[in-house]
Amino acid sequence: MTYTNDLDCRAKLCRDVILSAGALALEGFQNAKAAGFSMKGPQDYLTETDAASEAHIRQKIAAAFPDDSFFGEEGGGNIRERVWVVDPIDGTANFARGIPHFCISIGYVEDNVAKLGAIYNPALDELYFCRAGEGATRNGQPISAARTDRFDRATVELGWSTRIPNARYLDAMTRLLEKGANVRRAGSGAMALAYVADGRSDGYVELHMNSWDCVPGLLLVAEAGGRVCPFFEIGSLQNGGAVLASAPAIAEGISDAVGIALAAPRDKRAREHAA
Ligand code: LIP
Repeated sequence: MTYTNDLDCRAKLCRDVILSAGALALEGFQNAKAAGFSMKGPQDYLTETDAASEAHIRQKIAAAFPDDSFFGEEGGGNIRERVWVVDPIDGTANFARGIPHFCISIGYVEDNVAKLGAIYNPALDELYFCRAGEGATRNGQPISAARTDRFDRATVELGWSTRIPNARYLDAMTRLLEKGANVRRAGSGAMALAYVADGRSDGYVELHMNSWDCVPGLLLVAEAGGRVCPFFEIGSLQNGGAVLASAPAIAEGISDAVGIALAAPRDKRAREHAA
């Protein structure tokens, strides 16, 4: 298929490539026992499928949009005005240990504004997709963030990595528990953001995430009516940053508890833009 230079074509490419990379990842998952895994560092897993999935996505994007830049977890890349941010497998530790909670995460960003977000869990065949300003879907059906308005009914996922001292992570967890939230950790930050977008979770917090793990999911949550942090102000595509995404009614409470700012709600932003 030939693509021309506009967002419709990039959206089509994004859907096609995340599904084909998903098929490749699922095959790798089913053969994982034979292939095994290696470690990039402490608690940092790598499988052959991470590299194969990223190479597949990189090649398809380069063939369709040779002038777009590409920034991926495994091979790095460049960040120019138009950039694709790609995690070829998020939740690699789950993937490597036979737990079917992992996904592919692809975002397309222009001038530091996220335009497309896609997250695909091939084990459940669930594709989350959004375009800025057009709402979010799961397998084509509109999704919304949860309406949860009490912490004693809320489940908030807290992501962990070795990039942040344990004391800060434990402090954030303590504060969320003190508010009455159930705190979960499921090992895929991108999947966790998709679950905030579709209301399966009430919030997601991680004190530092890389852009390939969070840019697609943050756009999904915003498009699904949730609240998110201003990632491009408090972090960057190159260096990542703190992440918060939440059901709207408990977002201020989570923000207070963990000390991560919230962007203005979407309605307010739209009004300010129009003024
Ligand atoms: C990891 C996420 C994990 C998150 C880490 C890390 P990987 O990505 O899945 O949930 O807490 O920050 O980014 O290594 O599986 O692609």
